[in-house]
Amino acid sequence: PKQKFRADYTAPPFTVTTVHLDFILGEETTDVTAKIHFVPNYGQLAAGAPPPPLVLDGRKDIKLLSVALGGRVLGEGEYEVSDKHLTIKAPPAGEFEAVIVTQLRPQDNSLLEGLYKSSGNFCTQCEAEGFRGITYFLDRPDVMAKYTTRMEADASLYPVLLGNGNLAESGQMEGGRHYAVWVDPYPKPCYLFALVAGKLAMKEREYTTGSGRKVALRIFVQEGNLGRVDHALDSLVKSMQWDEQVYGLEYDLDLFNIVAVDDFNMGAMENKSLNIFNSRLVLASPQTATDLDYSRIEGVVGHEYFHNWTGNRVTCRDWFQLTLKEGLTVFRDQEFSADMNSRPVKRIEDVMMLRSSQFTEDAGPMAHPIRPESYIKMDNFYTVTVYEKGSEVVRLYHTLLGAEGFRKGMDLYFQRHDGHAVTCDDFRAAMADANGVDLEALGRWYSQAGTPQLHVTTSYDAASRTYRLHCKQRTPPTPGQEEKLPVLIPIKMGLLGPDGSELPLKLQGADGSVQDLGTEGVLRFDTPEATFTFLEVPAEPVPSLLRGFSAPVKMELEGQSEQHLTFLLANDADAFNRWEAGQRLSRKLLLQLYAAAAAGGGAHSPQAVAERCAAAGGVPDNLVEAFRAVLTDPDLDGSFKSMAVMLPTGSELLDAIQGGDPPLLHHVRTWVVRQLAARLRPELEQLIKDNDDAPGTPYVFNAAACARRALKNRCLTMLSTLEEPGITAMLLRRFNEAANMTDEISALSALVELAGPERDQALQAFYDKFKGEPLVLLKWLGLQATSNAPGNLALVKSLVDHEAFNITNPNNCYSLFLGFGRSPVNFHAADGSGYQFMGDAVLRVDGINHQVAARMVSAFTTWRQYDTERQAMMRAQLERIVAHKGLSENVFEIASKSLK
Ligand code: DPP
Ligand code: ZN
Repeated sequence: PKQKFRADYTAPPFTVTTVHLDFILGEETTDVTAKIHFVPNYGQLAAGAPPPPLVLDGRKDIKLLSVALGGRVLGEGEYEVSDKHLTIKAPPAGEFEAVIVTQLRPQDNSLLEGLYKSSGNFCTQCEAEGFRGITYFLDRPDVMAKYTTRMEADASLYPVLLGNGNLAESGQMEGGRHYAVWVDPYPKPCYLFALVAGKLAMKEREYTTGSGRKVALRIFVQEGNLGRVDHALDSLVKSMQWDEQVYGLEYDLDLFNIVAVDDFNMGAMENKSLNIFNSRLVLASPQTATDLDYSRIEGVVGHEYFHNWTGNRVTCRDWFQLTLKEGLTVFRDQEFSADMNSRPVKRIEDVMMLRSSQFTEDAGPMAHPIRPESYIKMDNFYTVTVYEKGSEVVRLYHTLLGAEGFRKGMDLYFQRHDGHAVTCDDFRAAMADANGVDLEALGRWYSQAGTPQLHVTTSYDAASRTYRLHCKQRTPPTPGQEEKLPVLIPIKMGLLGPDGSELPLKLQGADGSVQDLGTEGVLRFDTPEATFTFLEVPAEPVPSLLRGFSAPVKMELEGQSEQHLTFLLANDADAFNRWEAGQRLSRKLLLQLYAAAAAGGGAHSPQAVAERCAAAGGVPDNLVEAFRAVLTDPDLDGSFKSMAVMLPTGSELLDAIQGGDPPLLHHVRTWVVRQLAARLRPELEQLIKDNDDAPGTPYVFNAAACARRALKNRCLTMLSTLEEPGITAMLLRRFNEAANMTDEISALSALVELAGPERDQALQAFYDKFKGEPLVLLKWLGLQATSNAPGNLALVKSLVDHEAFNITNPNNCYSLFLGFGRSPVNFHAADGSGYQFMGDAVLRVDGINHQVAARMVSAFTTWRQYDTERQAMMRAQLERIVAHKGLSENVFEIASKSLK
């Protein structure tokens, strides 16, 4: 397989102005006629020289029926077809029209890229390079054209026909068929093309934009799901209002459609005016969806809607620039969710995710800059790095420029680039020019992989009343990038006096001047080392650094004592840093106990782990008291409390351990939770009482109601680890009586971790109740797959053959296989059985769907983090996979890079 390099970018030799697509949708075959108007872009030709050949992208499963240029059908010698291309050897000089007819079999397209069928309906997915599965084309985002789509199909099987833009024409045809013509007035890259034909029910709402445009918002789902779309519709309305208020951006057509499909590789897709969503990100009812589902739906509906400007109106020049639209749009959806719900809690959730998955990716063999330098399959670069770290980098601009400056930059960005395909450098230039500042220093965030490490020491001089922060930074080497340069790290900070009050910040400049920062400032740290000096500091302060997680770095603050952390947890004005102080306390403890439990080797039964942890000092009083103070603080939000008593994730901790043993770490972590539960029991029980809803309380999704459920369920989950019969019985009762899915699944997931009849009883009851609900069964599959119950692999294997499991459906694979990959105990079983199972599954799924298999093989990429025995076994699986005949490029790229 061939790598593509960012450095090799050249403009396309031809561009396209208009595309007319005509789909004859059928049960056996679907014929596509593409009329494409090409315009030369190859510049001046030398005298007498012919135009260069026209090389179009394609895929081996599409059948070329004919190709004509300027009305003349080409003979065999005039073009060449390979697995990946159609080459027209001698295109005419000047503009011309090509008519290409291809034949597809969408019902056999299990890749779910291009045109395929889901639950009997036709739909498409073209990002990143799926359009070439429909017709031969210049499948690259810098070729922007106006699209007209005509489709015809059987009227009774496919009563709904949808395309991009506006419906221009529709009507009945002979033989029970009908047709529709859709015209999209906005030029777009082909990855934003979409089509849907099927039997779908629809719910509509009208929205009026700030300037008075009436927009019909429509959500299409399968008949029985019409009662579950209100939350997505509400979220869409909120997104549209928010983008008008915050960025002055209005929707630009009279129609906005969302279609939910069950078989979808990604979460959702922002096709112009015809978003196609994975149904799990549209459908919600209190009985079938959790608070987490509700908030994800709100976030993703927002995300795809926001793409209309950041992605569609202004798009990417090439796929290396993906973070231009994704980092920016994730930043926008994060801010939207923060405004709709609790801002600190949203920030905490996002940082937890970043630390547990992106930091791991950035420390492993697949580490890549947010703007990658090369790829084999672009689909493999829809990563947490491009998305989430990309969003953190956009946040750097926001932190440095402030909300107003950032808005100015966005305005200039749209003014300059509307209707164009541009680069990350164009974005940075717009931000810089709009604010008259130099932002070159942010450039390295785009080109360097790896998580920068920020090391801070402090010193206080009582005589001169000066306080100094000495900062150093270093980014560890990543594959292909040995040497790293310093990056610009904005350090948002404050200093706390001994009574917890915020001290005024008088920062000394290099020239001796004094800058008054108020009580919170942003330090610009962009050199290998620097010292920041604060004057008139009355007593040695407690520093609160990197507030709100102002840069995606790993910070070590030398001399930050447990007293300081406890003090910050109780007093910091920055809610994020209060949470962070608690995380640092528990991380320290967990790593210490892990080291103690690991020392001496031998058996690591939960019992042995418990003894070693206890002998090493157990959980100190200061941590218990700090958590008690948080739990009982009347001024703190319930969601925040629930996050504050949550320990760092296993994968975040493994990132800090050399040669880690995942089951051992799991036992240590569980033991600590159990100690906390035992010692905080009265508080936990009181909070459960206080936050339990009175019987009959209707479910509502809002910050206050979610906070009550989050806190109550966190307390219950902690108590469940005590494994007392009374508590287990209470969980089973709560499970049986739950009034909504949030409470139901929370009780079930606690029960699934316990051995005993209650576990089986609850799982069976849940299955019987939700047999006909595929989205709910995803949770049922996922909980069992992820369970750390000893020997659970046998159960997981039996689920693969269960009638509820469908291996051709991506969501099913994600729940079962990716779920299993998240079980520290069973995926990482010492005998290698979990690895063998996953290796087999990757190869089996790769025969069906390459993108899904590629995500699954990622379970092995962290192999270097573990002990030598596990390393060898995981490596062996990767080698077996790479050696497999007929492996997809998607899986090959990830497996082979992981081995390097
Ligand atoms: N559909 C994916 C997203 O919105 C890729 N664009 O992020
Ligand atoms: Zn996106």
